[in-house]
Amino acid sequence: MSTLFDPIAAGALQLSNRIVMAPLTRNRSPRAVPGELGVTYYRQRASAGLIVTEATAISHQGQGYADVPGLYGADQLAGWRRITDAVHAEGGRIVTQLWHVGRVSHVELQPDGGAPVAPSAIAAKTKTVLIRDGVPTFVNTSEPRALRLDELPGIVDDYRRAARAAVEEAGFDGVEIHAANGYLIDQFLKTGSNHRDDAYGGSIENRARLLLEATRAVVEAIGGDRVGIRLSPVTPANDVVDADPQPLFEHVLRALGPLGLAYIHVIEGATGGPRDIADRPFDYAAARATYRAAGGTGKWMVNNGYDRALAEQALANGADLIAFGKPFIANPDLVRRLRENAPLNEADRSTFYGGGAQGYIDYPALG
Ligand code: 8OZ
Repeated sequence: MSTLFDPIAAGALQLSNRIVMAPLTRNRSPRAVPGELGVTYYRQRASAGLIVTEATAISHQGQGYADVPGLYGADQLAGWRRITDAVHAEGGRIVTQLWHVGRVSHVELQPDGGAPVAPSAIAAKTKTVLIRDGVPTFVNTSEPRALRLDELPGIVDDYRRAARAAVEEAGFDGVEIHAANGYLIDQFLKTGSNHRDDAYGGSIENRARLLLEATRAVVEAIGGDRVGIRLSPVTPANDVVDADPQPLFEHVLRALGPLGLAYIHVIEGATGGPRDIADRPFDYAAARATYRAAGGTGKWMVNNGYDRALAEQALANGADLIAFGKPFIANPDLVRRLRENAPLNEADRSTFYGGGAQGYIDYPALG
C-alpha cells in the first residue's frame, strides 16, 4: 500500500512524494513580476512532491487581480526563472498554473481600460482585488463583453505561447491549465455563464470546445506528459453554475483521456469550503472511471480540505496525489509535519492577499 510519502511519477514529472502544494493566489507581484519574496516563499516549500504556482496570467487580458504574476513579459519570465532555479536547487518540482480570468476582472486591470471578456455579457456577482493607496481592497468585477468568435483562436494561442515560454524560458517542469473556479474556461463550460449560440455555446460539446482546444494546443507545445488540468465540477466560486455537471465533466474527461496528460486535478465541492454541497451532487468516482475507460493514464489529484487522515483514505480509494492549500501557506515544511504528525501552524487570513513578507515567508519550519 503506497503512502503519502512514497515517490510517484506523474507523466514526465518525477515526484518525491504525493503531497502537492495547491495553487494559492497571494498578490505579491507588483507589475505582474514575481520577485525576491517569491523566491524565498517557493524555496521554503520545495519539499512538496510538486508545487503548483499561484494562478499566473497568460496575457494582459487574462489579468483580473492586482499584483498577480504573469507569463507574457520577459521580466515576468525572468522573475519566474529565479524561482524555478531555487526550487530545483532544493530538489523540488514546480509547474505553473496557466490563467485567464475571463469576466472576473476590472477595467483598471485590462489593456487600455477595456471591458473584461467572457463567453457572454453576463456579469459575475463576485469581487476582485485592487490596490487602493497601497491597501488591497475588494471591489465588484466590471461588466464583461462577449468574445467574438474570431477572437478565440488568439486566446488559444496565448495558452500555447505561455506554456512554451513557461518551460523554455522560465524553467518550469510543466504547466497546469486552470479550468476551474469560475474563470474563463469554466465560464465557457457552464450553462450559467455561457449563453452563446455559436460553436462555443449550447451543447456540452460546444461548451467544452475552448477547454479542449487550449489543452490540445498546450500539449502540442510542451508534450502531454508535462501538462495537468484543474477542474471544479460544482464549485460556486465566482458565481458559476452548470445545470447538469455530471455529463459535462464526463464528456471533458473522456476527451482528455487520449491526450497523455500528467495529471487531472479535481476540486471536490466548494473551493476552500464544504466538500459536499447539498444541491450540487457530483460522483467523482464515476468521473475518474470515465477518464480511465477513455485511456486516461494521468495521475488523479484531489483537493479541498484534506488533512493527513482524509488524504490516506483518498489514496486507499484510488487517488494518486493530494493537494493541500491553506496548510502550505502556514507550514513551509508541511511534508515533514505530516510525516511526523507534528502540530500545524494556523494560517492568518488577513495576510493571504497582498502585503509583503509578513504572513508570506515568516511562518516557521520545525527546528
Ligand atoms: C483566491 C483569490 C483570488 C484568486 C482561484 C485563482 O480561486 C484563484 C483565486 C483565489 O482559483
